Amino acid sequence: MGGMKLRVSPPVFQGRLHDARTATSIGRWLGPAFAVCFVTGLVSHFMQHPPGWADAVPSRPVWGYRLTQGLHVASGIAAIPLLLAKLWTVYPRLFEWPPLRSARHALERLSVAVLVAGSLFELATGLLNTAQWYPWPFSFVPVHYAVGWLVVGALVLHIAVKAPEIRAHWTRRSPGTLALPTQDGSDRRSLLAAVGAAAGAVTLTTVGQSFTPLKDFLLFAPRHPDKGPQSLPVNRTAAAAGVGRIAGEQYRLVVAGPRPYTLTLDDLRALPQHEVELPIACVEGWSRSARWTGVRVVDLLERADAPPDARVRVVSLQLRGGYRVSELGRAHARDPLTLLALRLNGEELDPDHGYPARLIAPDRPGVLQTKWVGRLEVLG
Ligand SMILES: Nc1nc2c(c(=O)[nH]1)N[C@H]1C(S)=C(S)[C@@H](COP(=O)(O)O)O[C@H]1N2
Ligand SMILES: [Mo]
Repeated sequence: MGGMKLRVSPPVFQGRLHDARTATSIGRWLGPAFAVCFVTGLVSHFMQHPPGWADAVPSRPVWGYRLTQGLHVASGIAAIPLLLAKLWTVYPRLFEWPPLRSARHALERLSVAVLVAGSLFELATGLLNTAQWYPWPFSFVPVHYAVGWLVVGALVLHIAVKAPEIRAHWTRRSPGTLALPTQDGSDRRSLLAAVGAAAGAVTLTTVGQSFTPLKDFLLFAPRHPDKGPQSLPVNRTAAAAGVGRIAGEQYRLVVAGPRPYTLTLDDLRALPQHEVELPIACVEGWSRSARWTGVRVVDLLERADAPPDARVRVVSLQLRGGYRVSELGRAHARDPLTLLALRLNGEELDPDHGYPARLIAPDRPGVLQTKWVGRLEVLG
């Protein structure tokens, strides 16, 4: 018995499913998913917070935001199984010995730690946001945006560090040059097929939230595009927004501009009515097209003598909450499709859809399609 030593050694992983080639194969899908997610996230950010130099956010194509936001949510959801598979493939590296070989190695590992933590954070908060569930103390939008940059920075660094291995993967020619047993090849193929199937399945069962032809496949999606009053989903009801049921007879629209005026609901109904087919494309991951009828905002602006390049502030009768005010840039304010809508799919607006009047404009995030509009302010 004497002399027996207890030796703790890190686990040994020999399976090829944990090797660089498998990690690279999954990365080949994960990288593009992250790229699409990041770029479409930037589009969404800049449409909601246009920088000073981009005075006119374009208002066409009408389905632009619906497409980019749909891609944002779809690529983020597809990235979840891909990231989990990737982490499973590389987790033996956690037991690497010695853990830190040099300053360079330490920095590399630190960047991977940032990448993993940031990616998990982005995908988790994004997914919960589609369910409108915010179990954290910070505000979602600015933090999700900032961490997005962090992840992209760490990802670029990671790809640069791993460039030799990625290159080796891509320059590998025919299977004949592989010094790997065939058994191993089919294992890897099975894993990749399973991962691909998982990513495909989660996409197929959620993408119908914004890509309506696939709405019959919705399984995990928090919202169905047909469910809601007048067959349109509702994010914040009139009760939740604290506006309750607005009495039509008491309603007034104030247009504040060089020549200000006030209209009753009957005045609005007596103005030329226009019909447009436009989607609500919600940042929380659903979108739905509908037929809207109402007064062109540009007509209301002209009556107020607004300058042709004026921006417009749209103010809700809702008193509190993040989305009670939005701004129309020059292109959106002048677009003939931008309406102060009174009707939806042929009926008077439901209170939850913004009765008596709501904004509807082309190529615009849902959060900016202000409901219960009481005031339009012409800005310089
Ligand atoms: N005043 C006001 N307008 C609002 C909101 C709100 O909370 N308050 N929610 C916005 C959001 S997030 C979306 S996606 C759309 C949803 O419109 P719907 O509920 O009529 O379908 O309205 C937008 N307009
Ligand atoms: Mo939304």
